[in-house]
Amino acid sequence: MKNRPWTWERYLAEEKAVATPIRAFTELQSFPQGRNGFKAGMLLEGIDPLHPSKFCVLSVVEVIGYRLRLHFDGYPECYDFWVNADCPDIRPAGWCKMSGRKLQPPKGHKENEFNWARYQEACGHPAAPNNLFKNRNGTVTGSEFQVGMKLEAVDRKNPCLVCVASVADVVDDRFLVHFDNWDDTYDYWCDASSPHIHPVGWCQDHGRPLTAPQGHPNPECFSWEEYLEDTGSVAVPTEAFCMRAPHKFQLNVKLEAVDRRNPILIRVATIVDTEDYRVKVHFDGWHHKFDFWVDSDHSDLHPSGWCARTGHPLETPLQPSDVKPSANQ
Ligand code: MLY
Repeated sequence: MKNRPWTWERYLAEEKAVATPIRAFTELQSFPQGRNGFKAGMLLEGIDPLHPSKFCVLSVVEVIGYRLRLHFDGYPECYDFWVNADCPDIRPAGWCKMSGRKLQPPKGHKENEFNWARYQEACGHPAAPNNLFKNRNGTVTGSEFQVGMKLEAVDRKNPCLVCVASVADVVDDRFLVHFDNWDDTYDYWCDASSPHIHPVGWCQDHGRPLTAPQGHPNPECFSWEEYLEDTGSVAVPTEAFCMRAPHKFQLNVKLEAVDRRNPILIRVATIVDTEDYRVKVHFDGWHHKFDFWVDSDHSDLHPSGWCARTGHPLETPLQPSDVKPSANQ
């Protein structure tokens, strides 16, 4: 038994546990259709996870299975981050220009002087070909969420706050939620089914406090009517919101999840607690202090077998015999 390779099948039988059924996962969490065609060195454009309003020049620095590590050209490696090959946050070189967006150039380049063709030639790396990016020219009809429109949104860094917010950008079926008079580090991309966004007036209807824009002269007496008039803006129409149903993850089901502390790794994990739209992930064999809450549709959660299917190593559960005196701390 000791030397046999680890398999999900045997592990589930031994643990008398069940794998999370596929229907609990979204398309971006489930087994991918295509392959990961990205190669180290390829250049592309993508959203900066720490500044979601910014599209930046990125290069692929590492490819494992269906995942890639992206690097901000000219910046330290500590900002590198991992995405799946079908991540909607990445776009081909030239996409910003084509869609009328500002592109953050590599460090040391001036914004309005940056030229993709010249840059590729100078660094000797190719742009990632268009066909590697998931085709998103599909069925997107005009979004009812339009830039400048106002809404009430949960500040996901301070989830007890519902705040005055605006639609700051729209791409395909997603839009960028920005908190009025705050910097873009609180921004996030979501779609109309997000449980974190509500129409203007929601807080009042639900007897909840609404956090006014930063610097509002009278935050205790914030009035949407006045604010919309003062800012010359309109509310997102109420019918545009279509909150999705709660997730289908059950307690104690097993799955594969990216390790947040060391995101090159994917580990065997268990759902140890649930809320309507979030799950608490535990890494099997590890101390519960590493458990974490995450949105149930986060693209770092995958069904059992995802690593094997996509060619990614899976960190199997820590065994008691693996634990050196301090290894589990
Ligand atoms: N204590 C936090 C609260 C920030 C809230 C920002 N939201 C509303 C966008 C701070 O001051 O950093």
